[in-house]
Amino acid sequence: MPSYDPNNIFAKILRGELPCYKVYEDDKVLAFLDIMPRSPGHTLVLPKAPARNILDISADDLAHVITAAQKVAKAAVKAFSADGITIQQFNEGAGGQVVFHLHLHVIPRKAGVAMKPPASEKEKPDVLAEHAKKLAAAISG
Ligand code: DGP
Repeated sequence: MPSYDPNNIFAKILRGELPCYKVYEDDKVLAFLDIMPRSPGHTLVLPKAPARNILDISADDLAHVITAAQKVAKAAVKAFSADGITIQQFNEGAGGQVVFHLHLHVIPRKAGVAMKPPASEKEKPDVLAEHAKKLAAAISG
């Protein structure tokens, strides 16, 4: 497998070199909105550790990521009145991965509403800012 590239776009977000719509952060994990959401509130949950995907992350860091994803999922049910949550995670190009820093997609779902295709449309900044605020408030409250 290829090794971790510290210049991937999510590594730059983690270092604060690029902005994001932050939803949650602790010492091990950062969660922010996908800028091309498949549904309102679509969030990406990342380890701060430099892992390419599930094939090279430590079990401990992976446990922190899934625990944070659960926090985001529960907050999405509250903040977006979601009827369900889809979790996705891709590994290597052949597995559908595009950005090579491990991330879980937490996608709030409404009954009977299909997800948009992956990375199909950039959401407006004011909408993303409002959704991040709602999710962050649901996590801390
Ligand atoms: P994948 O590696 O297949 O899980 O897809 C990467 C996802 O990351 C895709 O849903 C679009 C999203 N994305 C790509 N570039 C950016 C970015 O600069 N910021 C954010 N927040 N999301 C991004």
